[in-house]
Amino acid sequence: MVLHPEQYAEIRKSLDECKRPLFFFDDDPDGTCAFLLLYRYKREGTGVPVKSAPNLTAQFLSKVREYGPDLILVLDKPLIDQDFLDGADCPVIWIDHHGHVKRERVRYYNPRDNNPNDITSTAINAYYVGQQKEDMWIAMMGGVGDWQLPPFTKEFCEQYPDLLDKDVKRPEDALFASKLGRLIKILSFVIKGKTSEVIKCIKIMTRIKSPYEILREETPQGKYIMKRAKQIEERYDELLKMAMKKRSKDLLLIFTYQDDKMSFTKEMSNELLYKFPNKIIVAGREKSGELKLSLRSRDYLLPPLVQKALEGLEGYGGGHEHACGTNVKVGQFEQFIEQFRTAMKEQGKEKKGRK
Ligand SMILES: [Mn+2]
Repeated sequence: MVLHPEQYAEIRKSLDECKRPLFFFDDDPDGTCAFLLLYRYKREGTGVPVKSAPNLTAQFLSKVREYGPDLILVLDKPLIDQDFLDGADCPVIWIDHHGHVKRERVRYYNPRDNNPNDITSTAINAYYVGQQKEDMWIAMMGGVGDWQLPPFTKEFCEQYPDLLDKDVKRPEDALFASKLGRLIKILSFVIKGKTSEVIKCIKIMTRIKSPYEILREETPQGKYIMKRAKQIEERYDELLKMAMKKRSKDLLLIFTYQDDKMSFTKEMSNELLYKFPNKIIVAGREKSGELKLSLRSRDYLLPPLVQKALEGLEGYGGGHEHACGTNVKVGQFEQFIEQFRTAMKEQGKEKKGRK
């Protein structure tokens, strides 16, 4: 366990005692699985996937008024605007694992507050709240989807040896070279695109009993999820193929595409880095004159490179050491890459100097 046992008990008690919980969750596998786990425990309430922006804004208060909850749970969102918390007229529980944020009028649970190095994913923590063994596969999807092997991985492998080999040591191998990884990919596809479709698929996921319903298409519900995922996967595979053709001797692998609706850059950049671990991956989606980029590198520290690359340009970005997101104007992309290369060279020299 990674939050304190009392913390899990507190959250569980609030869930047990409420009647109309309203869940807001990040629309990635970790956030979605955290919702699924708590909803499947409570069997009550409703869920709202929160797209794109990292913060839950006061705009979402309309959802609160519409539903009239007696408890709000916010899952895997890095930020909540204080306005939202001030405007919500019921208790709010927030479970997250991004950097600590100070807010009032919220019960905040973040493993980093107990141990600064503990980044345990929200789905893993949600699993410890409900502790429903039959839902372990959902917690695994969430954790591995966030590049973490949960503490109960061994138990999972014993129960589902065909989904994940017990000798897998790296989350990326679980993600890209196992049936569990296949399942995570399916989930990540069905939570993309049209909101009404996304909500339909999540609703179905609240009722699916086993991973084989989906993987082996054993029930109409499982079949539906698979069919929807395959539709979206077609587009993904087409883009990935195009991106792989861009590979050259260049250390940078740059790929951009145009799409108003669906973003694949996160998944693409992860998969490209897995296939080509020595490259720096820049995957971008063009939308309304801007490029939304996902950058990945195993060896380089990306935030300082991105910062230097953005100098003098209109753009913003940030993220983790080896995984970053950035927005730049389409017309400035060339200059961004040029400045990025310069910064790369400098960092490369520093690296050699240190050896
Ligand atoms: Mn997460």
